[in-house]
Amino acid sequence: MKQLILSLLLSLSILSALADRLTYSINENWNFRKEADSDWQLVNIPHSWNTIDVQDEESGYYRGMAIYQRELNLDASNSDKQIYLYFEGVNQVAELFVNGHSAGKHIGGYTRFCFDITKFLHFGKPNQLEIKVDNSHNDNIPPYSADFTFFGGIYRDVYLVVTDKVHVSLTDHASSGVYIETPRVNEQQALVKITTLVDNKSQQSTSIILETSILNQSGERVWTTRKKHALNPEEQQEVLIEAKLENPILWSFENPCLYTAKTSILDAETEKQIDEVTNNFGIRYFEFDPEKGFSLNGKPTKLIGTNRHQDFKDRANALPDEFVLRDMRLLNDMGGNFLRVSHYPQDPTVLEYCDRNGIASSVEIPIVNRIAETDEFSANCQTMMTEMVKQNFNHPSVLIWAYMNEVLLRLPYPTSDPNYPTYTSNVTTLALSLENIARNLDPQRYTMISNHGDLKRYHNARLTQIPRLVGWNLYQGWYSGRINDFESVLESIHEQLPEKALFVTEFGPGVDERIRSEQPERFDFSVEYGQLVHEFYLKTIQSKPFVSGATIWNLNDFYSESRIDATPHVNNKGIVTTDRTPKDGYWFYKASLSSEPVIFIASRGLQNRSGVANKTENHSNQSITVFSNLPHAEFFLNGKSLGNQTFTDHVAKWIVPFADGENLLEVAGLKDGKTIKDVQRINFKLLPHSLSNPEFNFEDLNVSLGGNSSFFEKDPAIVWLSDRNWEEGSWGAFGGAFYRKKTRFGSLPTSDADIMGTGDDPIYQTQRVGIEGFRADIPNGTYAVSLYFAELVSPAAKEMSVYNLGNDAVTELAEERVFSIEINNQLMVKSLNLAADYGAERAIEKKFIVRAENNQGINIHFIPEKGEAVLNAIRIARKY
Ligand code: GCB
Ligand code: CA
Repeated sequence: MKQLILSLLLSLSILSALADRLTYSINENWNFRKEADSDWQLVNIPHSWNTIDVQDEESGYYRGMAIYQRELNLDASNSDKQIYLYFEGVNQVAELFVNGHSAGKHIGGYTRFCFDITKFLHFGKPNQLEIKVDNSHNDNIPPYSADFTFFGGIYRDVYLVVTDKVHVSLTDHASSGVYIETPRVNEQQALVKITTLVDNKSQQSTSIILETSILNQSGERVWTTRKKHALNPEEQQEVLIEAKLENPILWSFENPCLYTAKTSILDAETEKQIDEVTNNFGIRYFEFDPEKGFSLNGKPTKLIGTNRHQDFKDRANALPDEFVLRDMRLLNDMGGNFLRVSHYPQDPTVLEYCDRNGIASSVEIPIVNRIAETDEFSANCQTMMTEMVKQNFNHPSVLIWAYMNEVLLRLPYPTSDPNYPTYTSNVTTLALSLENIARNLDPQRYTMISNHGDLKRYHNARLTQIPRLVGWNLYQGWYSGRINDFESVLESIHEQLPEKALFVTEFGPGVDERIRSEQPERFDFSVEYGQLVHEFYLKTIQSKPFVSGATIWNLNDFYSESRIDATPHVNNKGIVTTDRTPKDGYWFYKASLSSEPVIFIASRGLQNRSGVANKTENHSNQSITVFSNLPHAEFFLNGKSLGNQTFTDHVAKWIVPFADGENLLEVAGLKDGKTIKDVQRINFKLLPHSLSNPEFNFEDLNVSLGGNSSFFEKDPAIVWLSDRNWEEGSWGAFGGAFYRKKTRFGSLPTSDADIMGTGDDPIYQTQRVGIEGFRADIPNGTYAVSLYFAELVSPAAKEMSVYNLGNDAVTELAEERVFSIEINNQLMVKSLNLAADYGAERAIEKKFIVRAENNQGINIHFIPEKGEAVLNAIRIARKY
């Protein structure tokens, strides 16, 4: 173990500051192995063992036990200290051993915990730390199930805390030991109640002075109190003080003013300081009104922001603080004023940022989809609730404690089953117990439960009555119905529950930035369909005063093992990607919400585009969207004006005649007399109507069949044009129809299969079924013709995704499908049987070298022998 340098550092820093408490990370140099492995690996924390296996094509990821080990050296000068290990988050069960002794066990992957390890330590000698971490599924630990991935590991910071024997407690559910409440607040005066837990960990009785000061934002002391306390050996004392602050500066969105409570413990005899902690807090009052919505300090404000999941591309959930902060800045820069910290408490950095930047928030414990009807499950939920409230108690940004997300979505019994009423009554009992914990610990804040659209179900289980505020996760126009049903659903909820303040805790479409469509439709994952959803929802949310707020699902795309969308295992409802690249949705919200001037030409990622000219022109007309909060702007293509437009709800569109080669797009508008503009360079590959046009140098043609979407393959920047029928002198397919995925309520435009052997699943997830041929009237020459196939109708019944709320897939019987392929009258493949030859849902490319002669182009025929022929995509590339 390379720990010499490390132990030196530790000893030095401890020696240099004997008086106060010391807190520093011990993230570095842990030895790690999965339980069954024999080799150790040197890792740093934050760490997860699921960075790779959640991204691969194999379903599942390692859920089991792993071990972390490290040495800890504390020199002899620490022998009169108390030593703690403080964990910000370990998923999901952690047991700590110090020199072979069990020093504590924590259940739950999202709350913090702190163990006193003093009595197991040897000072002046190396100590062995070992942490056994287990992320196996456990019925008794929430979340029971959920649409996200349960990465294992010590994935947040670990700190060592060294204190005097007498100190502000660290072990009341890993809280700060100081609880600050502001139960009575107005502009003239605020009552501040501060409860402090003081621990005497020594065997001696002692006397201390507890000094509490309140500092204003400039660090000036505005209030202070000092009192002597006698402490018995091993005693914990709770001290309550009350302060009245005159003319407080309130914490608000515009001015998130923070006060600091400074708590010092002094030795009563020597008056030497032995411990000191600071806790920030804010002074504010707020209300959720069922009719008028939300107000902060009496000022009505619509809360709009996002949800957030904590994972990131290639890193699983193991993010350094800087990554967390970047997420928060994305939300803030967008103009969001609310974060739903879903579905679980997150890194402390999140709420610290919210406090400092005037972003309000709700935090919740991870009870998702369903509960387990066991005492152990309930007890774990109750502990998590207590931990969440105590650990986050002082954040002025937190307005809501939440605890149950769509808990009647995945029912263990059908509603007609005799066990169903018992189940719902167990849910009610659990909800009541959690509600009580929250209200007892913190009478000031609101409580919330989030439900999916089935109001009756939740109402009958009293989940619309128990919490002070009800959240709704609404997906009209995504999982079911039409986009504008959202409005009537909101109104009907409000009508049925007129006494209850309402929050839209989730809404959002799946969007894959690689997919574009001129005929957008539900579940095509196109940018265009997503935009329709976002525009309608935002407008509706803003126009209804009774909607106190709404949070987009989600800030970021996130991993969800069991989900198969356009990128398998990723939920793509984020407005930024898993690596935090903003999608168009992000810019739309920024233009709509930010007070900074915004003008933005959409679809920044698509520098390489392609399109087809119509018969008479040598350009391709494509619609370009601009998001802005300016009143109007002028658009230019290669310096030439395409006219002025007014923005409607922050969006305007110009039809841009793209020519082959580089196209310079510019848009400019005025804000307070200053020009604000945006520029985008696009490399355009124009296909003329006639590919054999002598002025045109045909290189290649790429078509994704079976759908109205085009697909932008990132590497090597290929645009797969959408399917079309053959036109005389041009190109296209003939015969058959687009594949549609059957569901109980109709059908969807793409397959929900994870296609093996490709990262560009959407190319294969659509298909022309019953295709008779494909023809390209291209110049004489030699070509590589690639045909792409994947059998989409799989015999294996799939586990029905829970999240296709209303989209319940219907198991399709495997069809026998055998066909032959002829190109230019030559038989190329005899009796192809995709399922039998390769298996279903596997990407197959067949490349043929073909000559086009006598101006006949390329002519492909599919000859069915059994069932219908299919084709998923085609590429024709010139060789000579
Ligand atoms: C929901 C869930 C959330 C899912 C989301 C979705 O209602 O609360 O966990 O990820 O829908 O994308 O389906
Ligand atoms: Ca952290």
